[in-house]
Amino acid sequence: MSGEVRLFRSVKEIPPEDYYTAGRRTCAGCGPALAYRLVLKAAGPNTVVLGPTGCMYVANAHQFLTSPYALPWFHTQLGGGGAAGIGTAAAFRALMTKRKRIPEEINVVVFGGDGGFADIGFAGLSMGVSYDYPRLLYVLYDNESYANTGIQASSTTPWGATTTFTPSGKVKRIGNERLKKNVALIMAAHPGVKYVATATLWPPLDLPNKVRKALESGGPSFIHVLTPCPKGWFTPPDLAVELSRLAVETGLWVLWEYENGKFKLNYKPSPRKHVKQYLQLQGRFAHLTADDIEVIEERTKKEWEMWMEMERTGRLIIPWPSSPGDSGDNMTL
Ligand SMILES: Cc1ncc(C[n+]2csc(CCOP(=O)(O)OP(=O)(O)O)c2C)c(N)n1
Ligand code: SF4
Ligand SMILES: [Mg+2]
Repeated sequence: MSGEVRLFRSVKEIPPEDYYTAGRRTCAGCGPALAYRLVLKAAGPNTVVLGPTGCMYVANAHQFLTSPYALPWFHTQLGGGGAAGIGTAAAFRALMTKRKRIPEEINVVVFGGDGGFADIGFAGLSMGVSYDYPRLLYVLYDNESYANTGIQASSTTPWGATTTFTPSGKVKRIGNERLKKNVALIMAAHPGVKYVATATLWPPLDLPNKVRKALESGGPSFIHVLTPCPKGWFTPPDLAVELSRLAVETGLWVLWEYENGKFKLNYKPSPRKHVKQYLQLQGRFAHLTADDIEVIEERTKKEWEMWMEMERTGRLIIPWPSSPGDSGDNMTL
């Protein structure tokens, strides 16, 4: 750790100042927008924010010469988030080393989508956590599609979701037939990374505290945040937090941290709710039959055997041993 980690003990301690302010043009109830707001509240004013193109840049800027960012920020090419983070951190280090800038602690937060980080910019993200820059945090806001260009499937789109590239229909009834890529597990396997975690918009203090821990970890860090997207998930605009809660309580989204080589689960749903409670609220899964939903439930149960084993041993289990469409019977520890 490079300094003392000031964690929030109650929501009342979250600063009232917003660095991602009102007036943005994202859809009503946009999960990534709420995550952005929370991440920047936790990071505070000594932060530069940047990210690869996607809803959080296109819907937030470049129109009428306004933007909601009350911090220095910039918009990178879709594959360039990783490299731009390294370059920004390197520039600050060089300026301070050469005494062209007064030494101070500056956070570089790269906030990128699943298209930008899990797919197109994955190589740069992987490189980004291999450097030794402290306070360099990569946050993947996962709305499970290329939302800005019309909800195309990405490698983090879950099995069964209908998207414009994987429409449910006569040819492919299921919609997306690939399993969701577990980006955070892959990032945790990088030797240089100091802190890796998953989060969503619930519980309320989980994401801000993980941002604080990541920035104080002494090296590059990564947080994968599940962020409901009303447009792409076909959900009402007031459900982003509720969907986040149900994702965790059904065990479909697992909250964990990896620090100093040790894996830790942050929340064990007990009893775990049936996955249908989460899936049935979303129009993108409306075509799934009761049997399809049982396939997801069974796979989730099997995956939890893996998560519990990781919790017991404190070690990562990689790769994720399952194949699309099966119920997880092939998974072995
Ligand atoms: C190299 C490249 N390919 C495609 C595009 C078009 N494009 C702009 S935003 C975007 C979607 C990015 O998806 P994601 O990173 O998941 O962010 P989201 O839109 O979901 O917020 C795409 C495909 C682009 N700008 N650059
Ligand atoms: S499409 Fe989804 S991620 Fe994009 S602005 Fe709308 S709700 Fe937010
Ligand atoms: Mg996306």
